[in-house]
Amino acid sequence: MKELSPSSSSPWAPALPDLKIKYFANFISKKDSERYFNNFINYIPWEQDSIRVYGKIYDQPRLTSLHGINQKSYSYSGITMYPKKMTSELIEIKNKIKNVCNTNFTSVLLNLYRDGKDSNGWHADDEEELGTNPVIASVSFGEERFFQLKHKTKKIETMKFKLASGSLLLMEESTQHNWYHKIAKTSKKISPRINLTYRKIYI
Ligand SMILES: O=C(O)CCC(=O)C(=O)O
Repeated sequence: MKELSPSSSSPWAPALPDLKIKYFANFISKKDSERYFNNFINYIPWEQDSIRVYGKIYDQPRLTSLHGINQKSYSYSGITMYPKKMTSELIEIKNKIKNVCNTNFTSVLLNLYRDGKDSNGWHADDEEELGTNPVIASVSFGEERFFQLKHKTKKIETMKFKLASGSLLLMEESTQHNWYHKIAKTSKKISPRINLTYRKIYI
């Protein structure tokens, strides 16, 4: 696996086939990132859903919560999630993302990785509800974790880079149709991490 080092010039956009990502390392200040982290860990109604993997049912290895400005549900891995209202903090971040990406997101999926045993397996955000070439805006708070990327069909070395607290990762164009991504488990003793992925749900 190849480790990439995002350059300090913002945004960083690695040149790889079929991949359109932009990484803003310092999108949200340290002070605001701490404020958001504390707010989300305490006030988001976190749940642990069961998922189906190759026909077997497991507890999802992280906690989640879906929030939206409409009532549209979101289904993946055999789960259907129904949105709760976006809090003022979730709307604040959504409005800040509008400065760098002209997308009217309707929904945000929050993930809480409690420690290194929590993870998110290989997947692409390519569900029907998200339409063609979905724009996904991913904001991270708390512990840094490696974000891995693997091409769906081409023989390209798997890559990883760290997502810093307060960072924004934009994934655009055909990225979700061509690449998988993953947050792997780690045996290191680490603190919690919260990730928000803003999406536009159509159906
Ligand atoms: O935690 C992350 O950085 C990725 C989250 C993710 O892939 C997802 O919610 O679909």
